Amino acid sequence: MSGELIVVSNRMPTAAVPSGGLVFALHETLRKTGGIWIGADPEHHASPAGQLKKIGDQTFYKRLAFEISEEDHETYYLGFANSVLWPVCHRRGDLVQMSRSFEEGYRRVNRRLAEQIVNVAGPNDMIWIHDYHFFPLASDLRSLGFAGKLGFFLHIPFPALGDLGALPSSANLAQWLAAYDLVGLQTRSDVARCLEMFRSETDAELMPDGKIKYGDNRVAVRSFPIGIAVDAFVAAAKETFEHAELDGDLKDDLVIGVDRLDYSKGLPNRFRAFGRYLETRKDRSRRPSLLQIAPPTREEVSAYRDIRHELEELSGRVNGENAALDWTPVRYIHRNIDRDVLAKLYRQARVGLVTPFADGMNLVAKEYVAAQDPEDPGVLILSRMAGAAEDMTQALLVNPYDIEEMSEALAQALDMPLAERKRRHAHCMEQVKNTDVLRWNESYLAALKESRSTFSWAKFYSNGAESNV
Ligand code: ADQ
Repeated sequence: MSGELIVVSNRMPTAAVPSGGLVFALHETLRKTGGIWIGADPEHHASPAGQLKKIGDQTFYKRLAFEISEEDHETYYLGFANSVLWPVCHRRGDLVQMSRSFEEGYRRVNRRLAEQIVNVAGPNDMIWIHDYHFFPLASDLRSLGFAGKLGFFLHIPFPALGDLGALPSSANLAQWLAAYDLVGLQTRSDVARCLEMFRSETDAELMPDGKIKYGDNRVAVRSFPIGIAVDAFVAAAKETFEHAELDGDLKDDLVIGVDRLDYSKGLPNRFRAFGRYLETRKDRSRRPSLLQIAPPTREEVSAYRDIRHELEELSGRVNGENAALDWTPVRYIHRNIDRDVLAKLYRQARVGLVTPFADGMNLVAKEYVAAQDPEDPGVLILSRMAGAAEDMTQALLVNPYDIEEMSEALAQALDMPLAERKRRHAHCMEQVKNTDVLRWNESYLAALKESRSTFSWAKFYSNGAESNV
């Protein structure tokens, strides 16, 4: 008998119909299949309850929240997840902050969540766990006797073997991942790095069916490049633009950047490259504007505060050196923008500037391409370090550390003839359609359904455990 789908992610939308690429896609899936979405309660509690509680809209599927305390938030979320795992996965070992309390908080929250999940999950349910907040969750669920299928999807880059050395020794990524039946990663390069990690483990063995055998577990590792809800985005971009904010110089050569304010997104170098382009441009009558939309995130972590100050200073400098009475070269907006407005801004922009130092995929690159008018498209400048660059090879690919190269790419993009723009856009759009997020959902879940649960009841009982499912 087949069971329910249970999705677990740190953030869970509480509105009836959530906006935003990934949450929208997961919502669409659960709306069709029914099931349960489990996420962290945004409120922090003095003593978190030992069971999941209903939260938000419950029309199509159940939304259940696990409670966390202020201390959990500091150690599990801000600490281990975002001051250890996030920088390690984004090649910023220099920003890692070590603390035993972070490791303990991370393990505590994962174990407590596993205990709460086994109280609501049936033996045939299939659990799909999302992202770096929950690497050990499958291992904890298995040790509590959960025997159903367990899938994992990592949204951020899989770290290189050398970078894994920056993790504390208690974090055994190979052992944690081996407890899943299917590990989904964004790109083929991520899969290669993950396999390299397993190859370096004496306990791991590559099986003829392509799975990894690790102790008693067998796990499949495959890439499932994520995308956007293409049709919805194209439709939003096509609507007539009547937004009051878009006037004057923004109508001309608009260059757009849209990112969470994160050090992995390469924003200071982007501003420097734009400044360099302005200094070196041959045609001085050309007055492009960079519109950078960057809402703050994780401001309790010091590295995120630092980047905010750096960007404010840089945008002030580029404007100070280049602005005219009727022209502001850099417009820097520090808040969220409605998705429909965002879609229209992308369409208006001659250039989409996406230059992260490291990025699992980068949905902004796909949104920018989807929003273009195919008869007069803008040009995507894309960092080679973004997962999206693996397939979007007809974007102007750049090295985000190379200011000169990015400034030259800006010149090339702004001067690009229509025929070349159309050719490059058509190729990128094909990749965007191939990875539509609804298809991504379906293909991941089909693969998870086909996978065999690796749970061994015999081993569970031989370890002296008692059944609690
Ligand atoms: P993010 O790091 O958040 O996601 P990204 O993939 O670009 O990065 O997704 C950001 C989303 O937020 C986009 O849909 C974008 O439109 C939206 N957004 C950003 N700024 C906004 C603003 N000011 N107003 C409104 N919306 C805004 C993580 C990984 C990525 C991976 C995704 C999905 O870091 O590499 O692509 O998950 O797996």
